[in-house]
Amino acid sequence: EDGYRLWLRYDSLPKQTVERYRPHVASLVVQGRSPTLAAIREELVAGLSGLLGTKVAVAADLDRDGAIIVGTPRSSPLIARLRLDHLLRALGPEGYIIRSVRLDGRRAIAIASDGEVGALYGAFHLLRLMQTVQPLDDLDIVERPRLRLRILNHWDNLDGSIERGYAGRSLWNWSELPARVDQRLRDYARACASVGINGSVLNNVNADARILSAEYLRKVAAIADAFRPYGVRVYLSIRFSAPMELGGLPTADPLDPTVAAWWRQKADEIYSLIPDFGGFLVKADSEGQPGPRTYRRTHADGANMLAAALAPHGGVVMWRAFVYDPKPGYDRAAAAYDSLKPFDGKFAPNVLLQVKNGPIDFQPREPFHPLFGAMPKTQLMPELQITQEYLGFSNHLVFLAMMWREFLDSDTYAEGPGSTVAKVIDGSLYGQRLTGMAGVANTGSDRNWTGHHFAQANWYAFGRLAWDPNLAPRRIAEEWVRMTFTRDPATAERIVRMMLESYEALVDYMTPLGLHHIMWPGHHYGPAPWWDKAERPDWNSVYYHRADARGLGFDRTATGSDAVSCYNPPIRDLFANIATCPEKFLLWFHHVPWDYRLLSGRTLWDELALRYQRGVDWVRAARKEWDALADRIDAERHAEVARKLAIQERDAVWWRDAVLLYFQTFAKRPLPPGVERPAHTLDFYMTTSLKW
Ligand code: BDP
Repeated sequence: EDGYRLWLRYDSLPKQTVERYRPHVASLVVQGRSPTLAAIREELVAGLSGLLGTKVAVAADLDRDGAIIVGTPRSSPLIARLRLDHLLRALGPEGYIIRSVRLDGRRAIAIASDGEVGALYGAFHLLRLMQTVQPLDDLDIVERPRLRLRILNHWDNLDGSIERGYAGRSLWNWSELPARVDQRLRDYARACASVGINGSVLNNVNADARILSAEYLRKVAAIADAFRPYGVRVYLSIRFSAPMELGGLPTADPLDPTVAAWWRQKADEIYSLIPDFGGFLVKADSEGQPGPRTYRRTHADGANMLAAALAPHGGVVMWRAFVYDPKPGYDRAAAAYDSLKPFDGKFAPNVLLQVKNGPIDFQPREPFHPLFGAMPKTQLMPELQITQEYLGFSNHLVFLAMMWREFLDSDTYAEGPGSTVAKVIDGSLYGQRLTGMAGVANTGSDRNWTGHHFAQANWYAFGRLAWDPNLAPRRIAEEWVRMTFTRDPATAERIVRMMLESYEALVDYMTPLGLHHIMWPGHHYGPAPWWDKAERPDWNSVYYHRADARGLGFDRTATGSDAVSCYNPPIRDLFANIATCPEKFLLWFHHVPWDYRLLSGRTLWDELALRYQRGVDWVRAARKEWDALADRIDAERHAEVARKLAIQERDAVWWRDAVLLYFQTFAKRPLPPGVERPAHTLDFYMTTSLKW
């Protein structure tokens, strides 16, 4: 039980359930031959046989009651006879139907799609129904993805290290590729497909130009070959100056014809090796990365030039909006809005603007990025961070679906009330053709893929939400827990509850009430609210919390940076008014006096201290709860999670003590009753970095 199998475990179901299922699963009929059809057959044979505890019969045709028939109207004459073509076409090549049918008087379950990958998704759906012990009678399931591009972003470097990776080394073993392709790559693609992820950007956004060299492209092609049966397309992060570094050109000016020609030729070369290559992800003019600005060109100039090279092949450009150039008096929270909003409607049709969920940087909690309410003529693609850079690495148990739900449900008011982020991105508000969602992956070479067993749930949740941004976190957690840890409903419910509470608890012990970016510089593990040594002001913690004798928080209203004006009314006015600003964003938008009374009736100082304590209390309770589940979970995974929870408690205590001691030097007030006294002096925390 090392966690390698993720949520695709297929251990045999209880006898009673097997008895109920057996009449529905007497044989498997996957007609036709192709790598994807073979993958479907393989997955269903393993899954059904495992779950039922006996080998399922593979048949060439319908020869008995209780067949599972899978395919497309083209691959399977049986599926064709169901006359679902019209409906299937409407669902697209990734949509599918799972239906209880009768053919020639025989009962069967049909999994039908217009595309083979859609049929594969349907196969995984059927397995999920069984893994989570759902009935198989009278099935009539119709599914299609709400977003077209559902993509993992790997921040993997060519030397095998992973930027912000906490689960070992890169899964791509560049030195042995293309000669040897690890079985693990196939298992990665299986896992992705099982939740509908259909793209993978293989390399770090801080890109090495060499990824586009002939040598590396052959390696990339081998990975693409391994992923293809599972419908996972390969994308690459490119370095904007690659025409100079690889091509020897004197410039990378996007409007220089030789530069554009270099990219066109490079695209042709890529597609000759990888006909279904997805496209480019670009971090330009950001944190030292090269970009169009060097040549006084715009983001649109840069993105559109690359888009023109990819367009003949059907590829896309995902242009990142993570740009923030310091100017005197500027507020980082408004920087991307200021630089990109003017280009609304100026991007080519095969460009998506990839925007982080919040305006700063993957903090435990941020309000939604204002660009989501400000670019109606641009295809906006959110970028979520699955890897826990600012959320305790792979040591802390935190179920991120809660954060993502909050983000997707945020109302931008772009077209009046109800203009939620989910509707902006899925095309229902503006009808854009290209939609998508990106997640910075948390996978690595660790045997359990993600370092923490519970971090697997975040990979799972990302895929499920990219498939349907309206799914409830509870439902996602229930599925995942039943597929990974236990099918016992009472035990599952206790674990689900822990997961659902974990996000708010983490915010409590790290950055409650709208605090942000007070992590230790560089590695971002543990607290350092005192940090003020970076040369750029916005790389310092003190820039973000602005503690002084009067109070705490960043005034982003008209009396301060006025970044709040990037939001549409009435949400702008709601945030801007200290009396109506949701308390979870209070210190994000306001500089608040220490004695200001919150909804609880307590002063800011007291409430802050009690939130930190509440976070610690939760982790302690979670540890007890987990210990109490010892006899209900396999010993190996139970012990590993328990060890991580002990670290989480140590860290939560450390966060509370370090942050409160530091802010106390401004607030000059005692800790309220109920808040434990710190074990060390402030000096200790300021000179000791928390270790992971
Ligand atoms: C920051 C990370 C940095 C990334 C950057 C980005 O600290 O490693 O390169 O985001 O998203 O959060 O480009």
